[in-house]
Amino acid sequence: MSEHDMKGQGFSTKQIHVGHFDIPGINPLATPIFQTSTFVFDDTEQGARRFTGDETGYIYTRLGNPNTTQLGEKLAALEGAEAAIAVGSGMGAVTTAMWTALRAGDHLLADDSLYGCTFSYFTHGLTRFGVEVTLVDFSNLENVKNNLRPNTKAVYFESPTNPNLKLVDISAVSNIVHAHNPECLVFVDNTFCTPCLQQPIKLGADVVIHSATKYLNGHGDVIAGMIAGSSAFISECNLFGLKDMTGAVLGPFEAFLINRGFKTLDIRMEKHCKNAMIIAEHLEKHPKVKRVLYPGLESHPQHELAKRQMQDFGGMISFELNTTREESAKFINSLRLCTLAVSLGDAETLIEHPATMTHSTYTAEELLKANIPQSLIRISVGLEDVDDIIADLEYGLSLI
Ligand code: LCS
Repeated sequence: MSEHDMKGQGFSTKQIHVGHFDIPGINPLATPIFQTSTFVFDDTEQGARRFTGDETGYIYTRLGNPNTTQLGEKLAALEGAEAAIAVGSGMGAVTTAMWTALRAGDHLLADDSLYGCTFSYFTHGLTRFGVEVTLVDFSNLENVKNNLRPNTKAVYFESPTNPNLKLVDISAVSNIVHAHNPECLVFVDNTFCTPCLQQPIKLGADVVIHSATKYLNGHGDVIAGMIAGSSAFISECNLFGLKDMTGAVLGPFEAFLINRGFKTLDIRMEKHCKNAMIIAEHLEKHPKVKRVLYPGLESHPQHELAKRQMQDFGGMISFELNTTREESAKFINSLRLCTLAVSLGDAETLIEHPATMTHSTYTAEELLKANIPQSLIRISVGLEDVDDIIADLEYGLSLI
């Protein structure tokens, strides 16, 4: 389908059709896997024109491949962005975007609750190369206002945050940052929501980051990342950040799998959200549960913002038990259906302990400052029958 045909069509239609790469004369329904490292030029002049950009066309898979192009077009259409690229991991997306946006002497202002490796890259990686980094709690907008500097070139946050499900007001932060400096880019990691539940660019942000390993692919069999934003920024990410700085390229086969996952994104998200709401309400009533963090609960301190900013509340829940660390571990170890593994957004329900796993890059003091309790347990609610997930959790709770 041409771009023109796609205008005005709905999310489900776009997630299935945008970016399909046809081969006239063969006309496959599914885009084939272009498993090639390089592309053949007709002659030296054509090769030269491709490198100068005077002629569009493929050169080498690190610079682009029909399978990754397809993903980029799809995500851009769903996020309401001008363009997007697919890269080799979520961390590849974070690093490619930051190496593109920042230079030595620049300042990065970020929220203090971040996926553990993003936190580590910002605080221990970028700082090695002369980038100043400040982490503050963005749920208090005064912290954003008070920490912007003349050299702040990038503002970065997740919403909801990993793992403590805090929300950041995307339009309020974008307004504050752009009033301070219209050139400063606002980056939102939209991994927990996907464009199905939240479109940060429509709310005023400049760039969206994804770990496509999670819900976008949805089947737990690929590591990938994506970046969506203006054509100018995405082109710079592609031709500099990705090509020259990170080389975090996504293979054609992985791109094919993510495109396959994309086709069912909205129906998967609907069930993740439905299951998560039932489980969050169930856990909240349980006498052995101290606190449940889920944006869909009225008890969530930012529930009103969640209703305003998100179309539904997502599949991630964190909670604390009214018990010792040993008993919490016993609870997790006793589960059978809920699988003890990091990652999220898969068909399987996954459970993990952030302080010793995904967020072990934070020191004990840093966890405390970022409001990530040692006792927090995180569940990525899967697509199983919700009664079976609850029965498994109940079994674990009955043992402690
Ligand atoms: N951004 C967020 C919000 C993430 O949760 C992750 C990975 C990344 C970026 C990095 O993506 P990756 O390179 O792994 O594709 N989060 C993980 C997690 O919570 N458990 O395992 C990985």
